[in-house]
Amino acid sequence: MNKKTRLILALDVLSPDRAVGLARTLEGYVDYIKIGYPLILSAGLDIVGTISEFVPMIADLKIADIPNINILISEQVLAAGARGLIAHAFTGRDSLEACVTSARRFDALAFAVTEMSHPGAEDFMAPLAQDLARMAVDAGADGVVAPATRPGRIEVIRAVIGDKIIISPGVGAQGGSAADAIMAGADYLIVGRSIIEAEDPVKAAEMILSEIG
Ligand code: BMP
Repeated sequence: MNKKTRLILALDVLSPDRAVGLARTLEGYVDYIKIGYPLILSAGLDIVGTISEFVPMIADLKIADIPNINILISEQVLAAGARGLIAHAFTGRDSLEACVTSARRFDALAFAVTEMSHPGAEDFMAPLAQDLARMAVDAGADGVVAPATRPGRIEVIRAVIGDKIIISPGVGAQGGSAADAIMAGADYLIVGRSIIEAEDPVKAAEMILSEIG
């Protein structure tokens, strides 16, 4: 990954025109754009290629099925132009390895979700996150998703995964601090609403960049 801004834009909008407009506007301010079910379901899979013309795209489908289905899902988005994908780790090593193998076939990145950023993740995910992170490394994942809402947990996960990549959501709208997440060991921040819903998305991105610069 090519760390220039350390920002991954979560393009959680439904309108393809708005998505393209934001991608065009924010092209120079983010290293990757992450899109997921909301935009793909509303705009169709072709939006992956369209957005990729501006910024490399990570497909956040939080893939969580048996290995065969994980491969079928992964290869659809990778063939459409995604340069990375996000899969859940909790389904186990064989399922995650299926996504990693698909990513390798397309020379793309594979990330595993270990502990999510919302409060409910403390119910079941947090107590298992270190084991999930260890398994993700063993399965060959390039990195993991860890919560900017709990920077202490980023430190814990960092200690488990060594120099693998941490991408971290939860900044701004979910209450996390950009500077704290980076200080705790995040390589990239995933930011959606704080930028895309701002009156001036460029200014909002610049503000976050100045916090971590
Ligand atoms: P926002 O900055 O608007 O809260 O958006 C966060 C983005 O990160 C969303 O796309 C969400 O799906 C994603 N995300 C998250 O918030 N927490 C996680 O644990 C994992 C995620 O992928």
